[in-house]
Amino acid sequence: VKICLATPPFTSNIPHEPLNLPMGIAYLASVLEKNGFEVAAFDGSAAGPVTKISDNRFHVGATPEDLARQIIETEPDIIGLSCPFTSRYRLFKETFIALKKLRPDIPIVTGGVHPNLFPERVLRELDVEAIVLGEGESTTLKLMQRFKESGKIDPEGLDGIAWLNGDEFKTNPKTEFEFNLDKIPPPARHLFPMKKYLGRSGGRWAGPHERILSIVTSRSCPSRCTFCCVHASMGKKWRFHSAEYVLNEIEDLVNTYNPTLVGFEDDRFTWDRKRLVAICEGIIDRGIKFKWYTPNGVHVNDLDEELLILMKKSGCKSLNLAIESGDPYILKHVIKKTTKLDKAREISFLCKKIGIKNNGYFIVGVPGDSDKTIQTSLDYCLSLPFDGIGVFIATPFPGTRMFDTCVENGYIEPESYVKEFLEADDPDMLHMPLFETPTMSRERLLEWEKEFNDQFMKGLYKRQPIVRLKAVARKFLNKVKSLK
Ligand code: B12
Repeated sequence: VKICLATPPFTSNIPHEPLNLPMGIAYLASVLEKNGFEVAAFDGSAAGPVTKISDNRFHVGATPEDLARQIIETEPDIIGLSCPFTSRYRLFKETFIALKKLRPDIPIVTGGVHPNLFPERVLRELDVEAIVLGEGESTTLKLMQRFKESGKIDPEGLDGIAWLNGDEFKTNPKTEFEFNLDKIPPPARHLFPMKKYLGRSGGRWAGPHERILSIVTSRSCPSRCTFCCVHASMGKKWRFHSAEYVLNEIEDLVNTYNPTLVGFEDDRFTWDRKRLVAICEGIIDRGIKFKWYTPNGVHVNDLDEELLILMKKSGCKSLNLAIESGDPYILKHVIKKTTKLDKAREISFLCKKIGIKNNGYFIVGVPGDSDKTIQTSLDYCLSLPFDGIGVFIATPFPGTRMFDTCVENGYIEPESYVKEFLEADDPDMLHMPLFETPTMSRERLLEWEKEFNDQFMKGLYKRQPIVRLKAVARKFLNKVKSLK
């Protein structure tokens, strides 16, 4: 049986948007290959060029039609199409439709963060055979083994799957997560165009010269922040690869592809101090030479001086500190994050002292935010020695407690909201206030997003004039690149 796995392309407001290995299908491919299946895989965003759609809009990767053609050319018996982000749903749908137009006879199953949040909607909208809910390795393997034996998609009785039986929506919720993550082999990187990832990395937190690859060493997070929807797909319990497994994967990654920078993309990389120490010491002992960073943000509560020194010694170049809000009330009672602002301050200054670049992540526009709370958050941000910041407009993803709060308070009318939400491509979703409250209008929030960034950059340019020079040079180079 031949299986073809794929992710759709995406849109961006910049022509040089970095590309990332789609971890979800890379893990699935690895497990399926290990169990004797023939697997082909496509990352839609790496399967074609970047094309300009309008002034500020670029299509990254193959068109849905071209991607569908590439998938069909591998002559699969079954297709697994992933939708890893809600903001990719439109292109996911178009790819799906293009596939069905070419070969209506080939069954398509799906999975990923988005279908997991909206299984019934996706099933009723598209002719999907089944949706694998949440962590997908074991269910997908069983589904494919059944398909191999019977030639049919037979979801009955499997854990974590949804399908339509005639017109009836059937779902078996996800209950069995893999607690021994070491049983899952590392992602099948060999099936993907790794050179493209190395050549198209850089991005917000790293220079354009960096050759970046990513790795995920654990799943889920013990915190319960109200904006996060990771528990819906990865369960509530933090699960991890052993330090030994992680070190072997890093060694292999570095020896095979020679990246200049490795990104740990875990939900909570630093949760287990003992494991983290073992990973850092292992990197040093084995003499693995590479730099690393944490694009996804780390929880400051997990860090201390001794650990930071060890992390630096093992190659840590920068840390993104996920602070979320500098207003203590919002942080504790709205976002419900246990971060102590004094601790975050201490960690930021320690990073500075030790020589680890540190960036701050902030969210603006959560329910309850007002001019006053966002100003408090900004003042806090400006008082820390950050090298960069990421300011995100609050996006209540369905499946989160923040979404429920917005519905309960009448800030969101679920039907129309979800409709607007499903139409939004990546660039819109990232800079689009999706609701307003009595204390914060959509217009004011956009002003705050700008103000937050402007004020920070003003301070940074004063503290680090070289950053200004680099920014001007980068802007110029990007302009030249986009003219080519
Ligand atoms: C790494 C990561 C990123 C990376 C992306 C790397 C990449 N490869 O594309 C970066 C840093 C770029 C990123 C950016 C963003 N991210 Co992000 N990211 C993650 C993170 C932490 C891990 C994803 C991952 O690799 N997981 C590991 C793999 C193994 O899991 P998986 O992808 O879910 O795949 C499994 C299953 O879903 C299933 N499956 C998946 N596909 C398929 C297909 C088939 C056929 C089947 C059967 C099964 C199946 O099986 C897989 C194996 O178990 C997740 C959180 C999470 N844990 O999901 C957030 C997450 C996906 N991101 C999220 C968000 C919101 C964003 C941003 C919008 C944040 C922002 N405001 O900037 C941006 C937007 C990105 C964009 N424009 O597309 C949300 C998505 C919510 C949503 N409904 O869309 C998540 C869930 C985090 C959250 N806290 O809520 N992100």
